[in-house]
Amino acid sequence: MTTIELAADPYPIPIDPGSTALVIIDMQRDFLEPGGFGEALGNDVGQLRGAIAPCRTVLEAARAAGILVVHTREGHAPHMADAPPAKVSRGKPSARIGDPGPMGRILIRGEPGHDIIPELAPAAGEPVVDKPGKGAFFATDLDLILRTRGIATLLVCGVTTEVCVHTTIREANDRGYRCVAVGDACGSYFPEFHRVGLAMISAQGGIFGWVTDSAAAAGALA
Ligand code: C5J
Repeated sequence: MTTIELAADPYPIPIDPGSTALVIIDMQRDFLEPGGFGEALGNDVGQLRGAIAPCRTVLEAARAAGILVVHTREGHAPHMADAPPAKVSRGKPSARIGDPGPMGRILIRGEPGHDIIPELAPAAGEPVVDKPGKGAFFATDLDLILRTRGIATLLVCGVTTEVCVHTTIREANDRGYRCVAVGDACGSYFPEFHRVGLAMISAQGGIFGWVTDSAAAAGALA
């Protein structure tokens, strides 16, 4: 076991690459490109684009280090029997989940909008976990994948910081994983939510985990 030290808030964390996975949350066209779910909710999708290059930095470092990379996608089956009406009917979006849009049906598996953006396309063999909820553990086999590989520590990045990244880190923390959010590789439609979301993870001595950045994570894995 080789242990490396990763600079992070609230204090440096020792990492064993052999039991560490990179989890990239929902870097999908539906959230990052015009005409998808994010824009239908009234958001400025351009706010998320700053996370792409840092995600790529960590992704390339993780691949070079040979650590497990897991991608997640939020979405629903075409029949939408897995889409709770409470989620579908909420708010006053310009288009609802399942409605047709320029990238196909909004947030539906198999549609172009559901794909991960080309910059971060999964490589052959990297698990892609499709999730119907905000958290990546709910109604998925993510926990099985991680435990089968002996994973204890998660580097987590993606979108959005305060919704799916946060929910996943909270779920993972309760399941006993050590979570490190890669701050600049996360993004939110709301800069204030991003800042506070990250602060909430590392506050109180790391109540949910740690926060690092892409340069530190890539440097530690090199
Ligand atoms: C949202 C997500 N924001 N991936 N999903 O609805 O954070």
